[in-house]
Amino acid sequence: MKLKQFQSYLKSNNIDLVFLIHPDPNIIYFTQMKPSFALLLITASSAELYLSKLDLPPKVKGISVTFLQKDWEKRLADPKIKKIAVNKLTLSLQFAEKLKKLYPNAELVDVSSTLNELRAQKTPVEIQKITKACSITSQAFDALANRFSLQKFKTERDVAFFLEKFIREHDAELAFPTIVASGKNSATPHHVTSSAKLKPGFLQLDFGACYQQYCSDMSRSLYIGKPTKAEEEHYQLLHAAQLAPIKEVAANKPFTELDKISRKHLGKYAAYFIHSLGHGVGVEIHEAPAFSQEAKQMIKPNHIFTIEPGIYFPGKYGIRIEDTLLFNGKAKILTTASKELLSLK
Ligand SMILES: [Mn+2]
Repeated sequence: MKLKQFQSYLKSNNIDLVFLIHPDPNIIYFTQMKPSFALLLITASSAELYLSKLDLPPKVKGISVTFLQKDWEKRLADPKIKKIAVNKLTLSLQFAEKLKKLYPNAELVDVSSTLNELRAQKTPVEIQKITKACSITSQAFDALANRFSLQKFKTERDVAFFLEKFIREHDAELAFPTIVASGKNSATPHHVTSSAKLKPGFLQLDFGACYQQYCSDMSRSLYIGKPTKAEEEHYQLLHAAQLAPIKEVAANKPFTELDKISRKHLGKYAAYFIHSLGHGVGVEIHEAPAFSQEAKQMIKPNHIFTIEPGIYFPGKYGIRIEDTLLFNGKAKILTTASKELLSLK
């Protein structure tokens, strides 16, 4: 990935050493593997992965691999190190104390935002992998929509199992635990898929494949039975509120602008839209760019992110429509599954 670019940042900022400790998504990013345990030490001119003996060493250009020995602390200690960088988002207090002992003369700095920004703009290989993950996710949805019947699918778990089996049969893992929410359960955006019987009403899905460490994220609403006029209208309004910000995606536009456009479209229903419009996707299911006011992030080339407005009526139902998109001069929807409200029997 962008190891060289990161190393030139280290050089220009006089950082002697970056010390990344499992579990850190940046280790997955640089090594393109999920280790059982690992330390990744990066300098301006080298990168050394200290890997658990239980894992198969990855073959990555620019990274050498050493199996972790019991005396690794003694081997790595270095009083000459003056400036050491960490990821403060994942560094534990236990390891922070250890680092102080190993590098007693070093100043500790944080590189989490530099790494997040670096990772937010995807390389061609990353775009390929996420596109593939999105394609598997869309295909899983199509397969479910085509095969659905209340005889075959009795519970939320049955639906989740079908999607997950499809994903695994297509050489991928799950990006996160599949959400299947039937009826009233759909009013909880992060409903925990249960053995609840499928009931007439909205059936909310939120799931994604993870292909070679790269995630995808998609939500679709289905309907069991025939929606009422009000339900149909809510769905169409939400669909329009999902398409409107996608049309407005442009370089250097703040992500908060997209959020505002979607809420404006929802009108009085914006009060029921209780989360942010989207998030970046990569080796993590939620990563930079963030859509929050504080983050002040703008759309840049090769950003990959979701657009996912939702409205939730407590005790009744909720609906959410989510796509994963690539910005490559214009918005390209990677999760291509249909967004028409399908009525299932
Ligand atoms: Mn999402």
